[in-house]
Amino acid sequence: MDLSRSAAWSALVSHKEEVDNLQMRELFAKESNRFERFSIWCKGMMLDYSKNRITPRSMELLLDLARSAGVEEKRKAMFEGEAINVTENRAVLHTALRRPPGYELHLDGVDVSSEIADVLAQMRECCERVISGSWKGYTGKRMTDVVNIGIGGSDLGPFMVTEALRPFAHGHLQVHFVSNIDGSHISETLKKLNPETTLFIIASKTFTTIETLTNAMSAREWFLNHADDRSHIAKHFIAVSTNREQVVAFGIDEANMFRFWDWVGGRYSLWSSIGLSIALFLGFDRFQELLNGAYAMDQHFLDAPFENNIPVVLALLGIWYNNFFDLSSHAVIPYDQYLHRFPAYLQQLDMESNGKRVECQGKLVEYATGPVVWGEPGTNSQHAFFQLLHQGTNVIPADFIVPLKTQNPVGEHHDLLLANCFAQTEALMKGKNEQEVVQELQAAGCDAATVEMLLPHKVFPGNRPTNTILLDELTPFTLGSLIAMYEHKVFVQGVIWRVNSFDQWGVELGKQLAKAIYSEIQGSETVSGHDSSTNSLINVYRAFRSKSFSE
Ligand code: G6Q
Repeated sequence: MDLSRSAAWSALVSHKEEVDNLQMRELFAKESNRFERFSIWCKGMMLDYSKNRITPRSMELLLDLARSAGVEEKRKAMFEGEAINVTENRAVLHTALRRPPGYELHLDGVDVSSEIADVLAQMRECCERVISGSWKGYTGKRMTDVVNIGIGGSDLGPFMVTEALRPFAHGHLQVHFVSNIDGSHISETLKKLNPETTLFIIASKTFTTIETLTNAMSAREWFLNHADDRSHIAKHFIAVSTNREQVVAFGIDEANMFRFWDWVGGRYSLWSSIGLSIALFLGFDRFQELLNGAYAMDQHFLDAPFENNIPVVLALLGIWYNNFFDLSSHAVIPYDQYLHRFPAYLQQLDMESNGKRVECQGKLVEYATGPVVWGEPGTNSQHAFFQLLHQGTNVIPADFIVPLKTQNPVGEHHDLLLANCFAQTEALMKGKNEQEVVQELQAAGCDAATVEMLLPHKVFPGNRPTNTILLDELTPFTLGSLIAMYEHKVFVQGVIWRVNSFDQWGVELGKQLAKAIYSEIQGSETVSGHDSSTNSLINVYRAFRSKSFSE
């Protein structure tokens, strides 16, 4: 039966009518225990979801939806390695990467736990050699810089984590990330580097991704222009991949290859050897703490009853707004400058996983799936797009993420940061009604005409939902938990929407067309096989290109 015709769904449609006129500020005034009722504590973090348009009945009905959608069964299937990625016939086992070793899990004859332990040991050894300086470059110098060349899942996670955990870095190595095929990215990065002391990690699950291979070839050329001997590549290039053949063909020593497995999806791969740049930057023990934090969240997700299960509750609230209030955008606002790449990371995790329009079985869905996810750190974003959050015609539910303890206790900064974070969620919830605005303007001495003129501009509708996620402190452990929390939120939503959250066919068409257009750009014929817009764009560029070549 179609999801939107199920009993659990219909009950929520009717219930939405009942809560439609409820104002959160009134609910808070009536319910002295609203925060206690709608908050969940978990190791190192707390979710306050009391500023949502919900009553206890809303949560009951949403939890019914999760139960009837088979979330428990699918969760079990994922953790046990069933091929739940049906379109690629693959297991989804990123959770195995952070599980303490020694468990029983065999997949296609492979002992998953011991394979993971072997790769982690290889990563640890590499980190120790590079960080201690016993890994030497071609002129005998220690490495000072690591460049991770990868894109999408092979870039966003490691880049976000290294930025987030900068205070925990040991300081002997700098890391750089090159992802864009725009030559400016690699050029600007290499300008700062010395080939004698630079270690490149070519991070690509498939080792066929055009951006990564093009950047890797430019890096190799830059390196060989200085080192002048291909045998030196072994001291300066590492590969992280599942594709041994291509790694070797590129010229990377097999001993410098770190493997992972097809059951680790790109956007879920920072826990695997794709996290090598993280481990090098922080030291392996810190990387292990990141894994431990994720494991703690996995345990919470597995063990906590649904009503106290942070990923489940977040997933249901997302569905509540997306499907029953038609709010198709979701903002994520970290109040921590170190988390400045977190929204970009989350965008991929959420939108690539649940931006789907067909169910696992191929039927078109009859309801909205993944929302648009976006954000920027607070307080900067307050001075940018918060106007729309407060008074725009689009209502945008938002997650506010904030650590209690700062890594940089300077002056009053942290108190001010937290005051702003809390004030924003209060303002979004309470708003400011006409009566309050009139009183305020009159108190400021405005005459009646000014009050009348300004009144509509100064009213805040309020009743705008937010979640606040408090971290004790942003550490490798709590960051691991935070990331895993969102992974499981996205998983639960995907199960309820019946989509395959683990494939990404939607990125293929553009790649195919780019390949064809690339040949046309380089060919000698005027291009005429596309629509008139695409033909003209290609031909304008071809004309510019041949003119600049002949100059
Ligand atoms: C993520 C996607 C995608 C992938 C990149 C890079 O889930 O699969 O973002 O990570 O396209 O792919 P490679 O690691 O194979 O180069």
